[in-house]
Amino acid sequence: MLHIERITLREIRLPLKEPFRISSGVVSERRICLLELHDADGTVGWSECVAGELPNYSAETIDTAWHAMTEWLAPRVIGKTIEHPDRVFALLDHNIRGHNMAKAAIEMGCWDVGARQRSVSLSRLLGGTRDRVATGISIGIQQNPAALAQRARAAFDQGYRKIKVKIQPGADIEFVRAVREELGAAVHLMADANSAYTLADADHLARLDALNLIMLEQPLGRDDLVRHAALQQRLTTPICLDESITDVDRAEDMIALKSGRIINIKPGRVGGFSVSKAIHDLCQRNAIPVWCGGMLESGVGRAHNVALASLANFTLPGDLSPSSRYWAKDIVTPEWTMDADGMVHVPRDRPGIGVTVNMDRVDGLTVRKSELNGAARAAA
Ligand code: OSB
Ligand code: MG
Repeated sequence: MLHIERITLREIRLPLKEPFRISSGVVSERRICLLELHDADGTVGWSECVAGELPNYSAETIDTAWHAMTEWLAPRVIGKTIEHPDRVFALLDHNIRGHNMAKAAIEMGCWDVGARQRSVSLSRLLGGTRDRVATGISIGIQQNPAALAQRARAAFDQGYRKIKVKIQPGADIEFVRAVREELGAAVHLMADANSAYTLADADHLARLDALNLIMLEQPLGRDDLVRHAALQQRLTTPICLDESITDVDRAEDMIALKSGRIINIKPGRVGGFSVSKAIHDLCQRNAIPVWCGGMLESGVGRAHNVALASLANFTLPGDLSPSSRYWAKDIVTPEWTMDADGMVHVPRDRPGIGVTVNMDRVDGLTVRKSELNGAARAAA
C-alpha cells in the first residue's frame, strides 16, 4: 500500500560536459527536477522529471511540470491510500490532459517507493528479467562530418553497441556517410531528426537507405502518424518513432497505419511505467522491437530507465550512457558505468532504484525547493 504523505520537489542545475545539440535546440546546463516521495511508513522514494528547459522537444518544460505537479497532480496522490503503483497513472490521468512528464515523475517515484516497501529492485517490480542491458550513445550535431566521425569512432571504441547521431537539414547525409565510412558496414548506426523534416524531403531522406541505418528516428512532425506512414512506404530504412508515441493508442495507431517499425519508449514521454509497460507488451505481441530512450537524465532518471530496459522486449540498445558521458560528477552512488562490452548492469539485488542519492551534493546544487503536503489543494 502507498500512503504518500509529502513530496519534496527540488530543482538542481547540472552542467553537461559539453553542449548537446539537436535539430530544435541546444542545452549546456540541465535544469533537473528531482522528487523525493515520503511514505507514511517511512519509506522514501526518488524520481526525476525529464521535462526540458525549453518546449522544443515536447510542450512541457521543467516550469510547466513544476506547476502541474504542485497544483494538480501531487494532490491526487498525497494523503491517499493506493493499492499498488500500477494504479497511480489512472489517478493522475483522469480529466487532466497532457503533462505526461509531470505525471510520469510522480508515478515513477511511487514505483520506487513500492519497490522499496517490498525490498525488491525496481527492475523486479516492473517485471524485468535482464541483469545487463545493452547501451547506445546519442551524439549531438557536430560542426562537420569529420568531427562527427571522430566522436563516433571514440564512442565505438569505448564499447557502445549502437551509435545514434542527431541530424537536421544541412547536417545529414554527408555527416552520416562520414560515420558509416569511419566505422564500417557492421556497426549499428542510426540517425535521429527530432522532427526536422517534412514529407517534401522524402527523396532526400531516401538517400539514407544506402547507408544501412538500423533505423531513422522521428523524421517528421511530432504528432504526425499519417505522413510518417507515407514516408515509411518510400524508405527501406525502418522508421522509429519517439515524439509521436505519447500513449498506448498512438502506439496502436503506428502499428495499424504502418507509420514506423520500431518504438523508442521514454517513460517520461508516455506518463510513466504503467503506460511504458503497456506499450512494451503491445509491441511484443506485434513483433515491434522497442528500446529505451534518454532525456539527458541524472543518475536518478537513469536508474528508472535502466530498470525499464531490463524488460524482455527491449531488444535494441537504449540511450543509457554512463554518468561520465554527461557529467563531471553524477548525483548518485555508485555512478552509472558501462563495461567494455557496452553493457550497463541492472542493480537487481538492491531495493528500489538501486543507487543512493548523494544528499550533500544535491543540496549544494539545489536552486529551488518546495514541500508538497497535499493540504493546500487536496480538496480541489
Ligand atoms: O530525441 O532522443 C531524443 C535528448 C533530449 C531530447 C531528445 C532526445 C535526446 C537524446 C539524448 O537523444 C539521449 C541521452 O539521454 O543520452
Ligand atoms: Mg529522439
